[in-house]
Amino acid sequence: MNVLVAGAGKTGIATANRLCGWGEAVTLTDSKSIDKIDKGNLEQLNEKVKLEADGYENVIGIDFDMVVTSPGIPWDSELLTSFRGRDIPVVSEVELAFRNLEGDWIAVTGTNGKSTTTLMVGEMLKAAGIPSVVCGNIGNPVIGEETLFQSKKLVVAELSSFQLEGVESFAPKVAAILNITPDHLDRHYDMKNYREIKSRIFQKQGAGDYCVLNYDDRTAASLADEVPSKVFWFSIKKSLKDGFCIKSGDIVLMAGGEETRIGASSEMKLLGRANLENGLAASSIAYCAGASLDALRKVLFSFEGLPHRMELVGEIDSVRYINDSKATNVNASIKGLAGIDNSLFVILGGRDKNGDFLLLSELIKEKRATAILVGEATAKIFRFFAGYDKVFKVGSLEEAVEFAFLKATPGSSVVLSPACASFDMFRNFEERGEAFRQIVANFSGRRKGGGVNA
Ligand code: UMA
Repeated sequence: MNVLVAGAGKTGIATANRLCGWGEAVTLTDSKSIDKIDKGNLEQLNEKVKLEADGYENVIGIDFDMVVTSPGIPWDSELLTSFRGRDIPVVSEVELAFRNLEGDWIAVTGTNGKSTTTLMVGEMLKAAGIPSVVCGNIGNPVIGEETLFQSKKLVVAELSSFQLEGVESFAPKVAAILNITPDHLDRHYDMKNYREIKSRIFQKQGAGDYCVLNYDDRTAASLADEVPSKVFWFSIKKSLKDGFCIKSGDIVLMAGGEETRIGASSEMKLLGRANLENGLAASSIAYCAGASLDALRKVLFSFEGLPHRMELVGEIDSVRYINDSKATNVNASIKGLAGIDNSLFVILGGRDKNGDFLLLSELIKEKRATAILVGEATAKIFRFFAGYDKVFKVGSLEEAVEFAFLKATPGSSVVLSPACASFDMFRNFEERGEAFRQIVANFSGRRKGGGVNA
């Protein structure tokens, strides 16, 4: 076969190499010139692959047998539409991997919480002795996972809407949609389209498969009627008849009205209500995949989570400093903050992603929390706090931490919860979170009056 791989990032390189290994003739194209393509990725490219960089002129008219695309390339880009217009099949890397792997799949999508949930599922399966590989949007493309192609294993894939856009026959044994709130609408245009793309995770499932849905998320729950497999619910708000939920502070599994206690939700190491949801989602998914309740329990109460997601990075004078730099949209911030009931300082701002800060500002006001605004979106966010007495503007992340450090009293929480992208001041959300961690560490030896603790 003569195959075109689009995009020379992690996905494209792994796809090109895999196809080359299968003996296909592979061309890899990228809009960027060679010197601008990530060198680390390029160094790994099989030398048999023909690279056509700096635009698509040399590939766009060619009659390839198939095009495999990377998540970052819009589905309606000129490149992909030109091939589809000539009836040349275009699929995503995930679809290609699905067609060529023997093992079953668990697939997790949602606007927020995907990575934490996927990782937890992987740990639960490990604890249950079920061989599996965690991959996908979390950072390592499925197609690049050598061990999956060597012997049959369960694929535990985090999938983004970008990846689901290009699936056709994809049918995981267990699918999960954690939540659907506005994000990536620059690419998907509207919520109707975004919802439909997310639903592709279950569209080709069979009656014996499972689809895990969040009862508390209106849009995700509204998909239940369209699911061709068995719906398995979880909820942190409602006491369910079937599924994982919370009763009197305990995480319980309900089956036909019968209750099995898993443990106290307060025993989870992960912080915040969003993480409680992630914990219930992971339990539901791993349970549907056959993991024992003991395995679920072991991981639920020991899992410490991922960096930059409601991560406790320091405690100074009984004030907790929490890094939620990954909260790059308003809904992620709301979820993180919702579970914190003590005195709260929120550091928010960055590059606006066309966010509507109304609900977030209302939550902050309702909690009588202090909002510390930083970054490019300050003026816009400030307007949502008109008349509120506990909103302050600062010039840098360091000043924001210092402000909170000076004002916070024992028992308070200081949360970096930007609700914005990081690109105004940092390379990515990881760098922003690391900066926060470092600033907090620098403050840990200081006294409020100045000086350093002996
Ligand atoms: N490119 C083009 N034309 C375009 C757009 C991009 O040629 O129109 C080229 C770029 O020049 C670049 C390459 O494509 O050389 C990059 O491809 P890519 O953007 O698909 O990135 P990958 O390195 O393959 O990483 C992708 C995911 N990236 C995106 O979805 C944007 C990674 O998710 C994922 O971890 C990886 O595959 C493995 O599956 C990142 C992400 O930001 C973390 N995901 C979004 C999110 O989580 O919100 C969806």
